[in-house]
Amino acid sequence: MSEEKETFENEAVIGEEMDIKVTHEYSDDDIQVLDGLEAVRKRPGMYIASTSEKGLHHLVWEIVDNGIDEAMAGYATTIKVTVDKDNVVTVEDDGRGMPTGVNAKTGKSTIETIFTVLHAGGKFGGGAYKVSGGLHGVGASVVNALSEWLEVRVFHDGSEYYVRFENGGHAVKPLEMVGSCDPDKHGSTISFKADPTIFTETTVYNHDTLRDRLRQLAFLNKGIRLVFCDERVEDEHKREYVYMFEGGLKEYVAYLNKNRSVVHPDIIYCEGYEQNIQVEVAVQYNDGYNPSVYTFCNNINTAEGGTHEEGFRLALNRIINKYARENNFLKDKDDNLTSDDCKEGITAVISVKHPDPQYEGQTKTKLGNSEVRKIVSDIFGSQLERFLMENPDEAKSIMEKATLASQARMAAKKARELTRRKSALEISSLPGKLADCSSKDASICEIYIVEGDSAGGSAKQGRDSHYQAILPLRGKILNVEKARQHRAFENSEIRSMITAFGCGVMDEVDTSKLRYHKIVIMTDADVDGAHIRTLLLTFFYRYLRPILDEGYVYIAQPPLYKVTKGNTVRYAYTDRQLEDVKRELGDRLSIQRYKGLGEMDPSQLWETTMDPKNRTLIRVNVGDAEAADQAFSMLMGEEVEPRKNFIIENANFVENLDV
Ligand code: 1YM
Repeated sequence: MSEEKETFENEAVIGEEMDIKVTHEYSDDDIQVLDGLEAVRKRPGMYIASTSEKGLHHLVWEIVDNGIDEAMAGYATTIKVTVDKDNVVTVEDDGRGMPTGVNAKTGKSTIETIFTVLHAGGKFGGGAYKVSGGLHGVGASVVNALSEWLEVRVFHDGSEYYVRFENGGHAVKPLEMVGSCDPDKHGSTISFKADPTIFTETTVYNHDTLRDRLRQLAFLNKGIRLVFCDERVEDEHKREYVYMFEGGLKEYVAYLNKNRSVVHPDIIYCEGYEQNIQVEVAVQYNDGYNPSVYTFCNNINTAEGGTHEEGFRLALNRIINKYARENNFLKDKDDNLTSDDCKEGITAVISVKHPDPQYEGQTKTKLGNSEVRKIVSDIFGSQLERFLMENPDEAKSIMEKATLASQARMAAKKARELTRRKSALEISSLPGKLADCSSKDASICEIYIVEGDSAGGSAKQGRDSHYQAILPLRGKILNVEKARQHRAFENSEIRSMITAFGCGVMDEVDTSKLRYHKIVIMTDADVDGAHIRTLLLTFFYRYLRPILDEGYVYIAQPPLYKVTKGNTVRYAYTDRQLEDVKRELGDRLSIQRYKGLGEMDPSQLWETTMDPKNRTLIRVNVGDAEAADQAFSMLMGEEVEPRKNFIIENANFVENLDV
């Protein structure tokens, strides 16, 4: 989870248009070939996700994917990514080395062709599951086009070959043999420098982004060694990471559950292969209430799920209900356990490798191939059934977990119906403490969730009641990470928020019904305030996820100091600003440190924190679901040790957090 200032990234999605653009690939006419790369440089947004930080990292993944393909084909064992002090990236593998011959169609070396003809790479290879050519697979030529320079070195049969591209992707000289090497050495090494005139926002790579994805790739491709070397890191112990997991997804699930207490010690793991489709699934329950199910196709995170996820869900339901009936965990009169019951507290990773994946959905991250549903369901179902049969103790823990979930679900349903009925019956049944705004135009309306009655009072008086609503919260809100659904729905603060927002909850969230397009968390700038903010964000994340995903949640920034000199009043929001203000106003100042929102009178609160003309709002942005999930379960969960470690490792982020 990260907090992002009000900036809006303009992301073009790789779409059909791109295919139209590249109809003249494979031309042996040099001018047309370079036309292709020029088109990429002119409109990079059509070829990579964006030219922001995200797009920058895409360059690396594009090249890494080619190395992974070579490793999955059984030729390479190691892929190493190095970032040097100038943010030059080098990716090397120990595979066969890219082909060094001449391409008949272009009359140039195969390597030059791959790097200068759009989409050439995909057409050459014959491997079964090319990760390249998937969602991100725009080809090595796009990386070349968007680099200030790019160099390729290939080693095989005792020779080293070299070519350098620059100036919009032109080869400086044709590929040449530049020397000899150890006859046992083989592989490809690609170095490039992202072009700062294209990546105008930044050409600096994010250490954590690179490391996390490389670790994930190691989990997803068992036995392949992925090395990350960040030469920008001073501390030599934190410079190089080596990831290799013989256990694949099994180790991934163990890693995801490391901060949770698990319900059964052994991870359920299965793999299978059918109709050229490879399936791997790993599952383990923890004592939490939320499911964490991550799905992948060809190493791409299919965030919107799809047929592999459906197949998994079908099998989980079918087998758990079957086992529960046959072993008397469910009586004849009992209803079947629902899919949600079976998934409570589950951590699962599903990975399929498919030779011809079809992606659907809003963000093209939903797997569409229908045959996958049955294949995953069959492979996972039969192996889950066997696991339960062979491990009666573990089976018992899982059955008890699911039946408890079912009971809690029924209780929750009652509580929820109460909340819903109320809001359906009386349109004005908005929570009593809500001071609503008069406008009904959600796009301009804002709701401030305010800690405490006194600050709530100031906010009510200070606001512009045309479009600003105030909902004061009394005391701390429930930690939903440690409570089942029905308790959450019984909690009055939580109910107030659900009714006030008006967009429904859980699977029923419909953001088109949201009554305010800015939901602003306004808490004190102290330890308690930070805690309340985290509790609120946890609640939003687990129960109202779309409002976070769609960017409706903000954090207000109250000032830390008021600086007065004569009639001049200045506010400082950080210690650094305070220093600036002090320097500007000179001596004989009176400095007041605000301990809470309650210390500000209504006009001050308006002026400093609520008036769109002066305020700073931070938009909350759930980056990577896996990282957010980890952070919440750690910050709000039961285990103390990982929380301590997290705080030590992330001292800046949590400096205000009293966990
Ligand atoms: C650091 C990135 O690109 N390695 C790499 C790429 C290729 C091969 C080996 C390779 C593939 C094949 C045959 C084949 C590529 N070759 C091509 C193409 N590492 C990296 N390692 N021989 C070598 O797929 O048949 C594209 S990628 F098109 F030339 F075959």
